[in-house]
Amino acid sequence: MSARSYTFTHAVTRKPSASITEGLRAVDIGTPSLELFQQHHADYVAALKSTGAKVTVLGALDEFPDSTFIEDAALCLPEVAITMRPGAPSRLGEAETVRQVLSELYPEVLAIEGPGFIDGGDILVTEREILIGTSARTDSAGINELRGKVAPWGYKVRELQTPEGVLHFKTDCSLLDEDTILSTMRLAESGCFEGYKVVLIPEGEEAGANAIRFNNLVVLPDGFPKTEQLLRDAGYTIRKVANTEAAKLDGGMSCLSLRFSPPAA
Ligand code: CIR
Repeated sequence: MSARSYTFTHAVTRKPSASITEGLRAVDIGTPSLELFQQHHADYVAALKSTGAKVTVLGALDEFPDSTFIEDAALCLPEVAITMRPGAPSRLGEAETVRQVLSELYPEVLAIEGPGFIDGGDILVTEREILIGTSARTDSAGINELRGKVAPWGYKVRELQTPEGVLHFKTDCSLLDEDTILSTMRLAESGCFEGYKVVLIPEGEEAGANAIRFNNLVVLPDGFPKTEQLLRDAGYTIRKVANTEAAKLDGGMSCLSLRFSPPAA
């Protein structure tokens, strides 16, 4: 196994903080319990570690209630790490909070400087290209700035549209392998995955689309039995992690980590 899009030596996570109760949410379906969130987070970290990866767990940051959703703050490619420019005003400062840990692993950490915005949750890196959805958090200016930053390494960036009312592009899809994407019908029907095999999420299990392929595992939020069966039948090794608390804040499996293989590793 050597696919750079899902083979990773490292992951970085951040513990949920007590201020998680103030986290952003599209619809209020209840306040997350910090204690339960901490348990789920520990299970998530254990799942990543079980693949042999080195997983860094950063300390909680009370001043940024959504900072446990660390994926939104940076994009980590094999050659370069780039801090993002999160589109929610309360999250803008999160980009700088990941610089230190990434600087220890990458010779250089670039930054999206603006005026555009871009969240890591809108970026799906596949084996052949980088797909980015515009959303309420990511605009074309942010995408174009990123395109310029990754061009020296030959990355192709394709701008797409996150479905209306969906927080992030990866709220609705995940990479399963070099050629295969797990996607909701509402996203796939736009035709954006032409040329890929698509595993469609069964109706009613849309929140199961926010999964991750991490080395040998597909880490899936608990509670999506039809999706789980579909993936098992297709030959994937599934690890389920409970996600009830992150889900109250529109978070899933991808949001909770930065996953990468830095050049020096
Ligand atoms: C937010 O609204 O920004 C957080 N409550 C959830 C972020 C989830 N991140 C992601 O999908 N990448």
